Amino acid sequence: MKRKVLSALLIAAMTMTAVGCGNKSADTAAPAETEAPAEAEAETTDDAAEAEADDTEAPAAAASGDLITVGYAQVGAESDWRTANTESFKSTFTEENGYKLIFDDAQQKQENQIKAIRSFIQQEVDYIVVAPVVETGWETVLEEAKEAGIPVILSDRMMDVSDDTLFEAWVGGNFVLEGETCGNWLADYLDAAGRGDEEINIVTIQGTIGASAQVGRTEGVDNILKEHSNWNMLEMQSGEFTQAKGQEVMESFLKSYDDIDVVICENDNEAFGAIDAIKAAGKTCGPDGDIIVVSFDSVKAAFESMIAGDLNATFECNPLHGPRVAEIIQKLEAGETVDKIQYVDEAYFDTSMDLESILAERLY
Ligand code: GYE
Repeated sequence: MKRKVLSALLIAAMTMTAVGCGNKSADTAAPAETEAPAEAEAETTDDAAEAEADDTEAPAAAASGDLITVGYAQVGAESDWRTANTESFKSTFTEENGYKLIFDDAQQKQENQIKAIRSFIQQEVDYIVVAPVVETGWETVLEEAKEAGIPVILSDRMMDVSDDTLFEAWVGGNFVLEGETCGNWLADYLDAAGRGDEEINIVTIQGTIGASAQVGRTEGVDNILKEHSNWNMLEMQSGEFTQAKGQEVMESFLKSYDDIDVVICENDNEAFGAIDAIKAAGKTCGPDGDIIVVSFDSVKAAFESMIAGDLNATFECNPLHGPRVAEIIQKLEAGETVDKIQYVDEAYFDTSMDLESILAERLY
């Protein structure tokens, strides 16, 4: 692998892009979002994603024929977040940028991801990137990658493996913190509405069970719920991170309970489905409605939903991991060490903000 010169050029190009692009996400950040993550050694990273919107030229690697081959085992195409994430990888890992990307959509099935990883090993890719559907069950296939000498980088969701030398690095959102931010927002919102001491009935439409975005957000909200003895969690059910399932689960919640005050949706798309179900049941939602609806991700459609008065708040999870993973790969190529765990700074948004202007600046 004689890619030293190319690597140096790419790093230079990426650095320039990051600097030239300014601090977009900081401009749109809501207040009070970032406490330090729980794990003290963790780093937060934001620069690489700034490169996303910018098409700065990279060296003509395609001409040299010396591309870095990256296999990306993607979860699926279940949500707007996922679409933005796929787009981020496809626009980053291009031939012009010096890469050959082999992309696999696992349709939300772990067995498909394991097959994809094995096929990447067989094709002798230079790097394997995985956004794991669920946290557990990866040891065997990661050992196979290690034996083949192929570095594995995790992005988005985490893997729960006993031996952390099985992967080089992970970059993604701090899901527990996102859940806690959501719980704290709800407490403040209820207080401001004079409902701080009222009995509050909550339902949760969870994400894919066992996915770290589900595990972390459920845990984060629960940490805050424990501080409020007047909050009742009536029921939690998975909506698989999809709009269709979110709608179905909300329909069943509305049949079981006639006094729901809050629905927590573990992603925006589930909230869109839940909102449809609420309206179909003849109820209202949003800041002026019967039911408070909150969700995670902060995709553009969530801003439209808040502007329409349906959604109350959305807790950000940044999907633009392509440039972040590219930065990790470039450091590894240059023989540098990389931070093992890299959290991305995230904000939240609610209807008290100037959503039109924030939406105009959103990248996803
Ligand atoms: O919240 C959801 C997607 O893992 C953070 O997966 C990701 C989640 C995201 O389907 O929309």
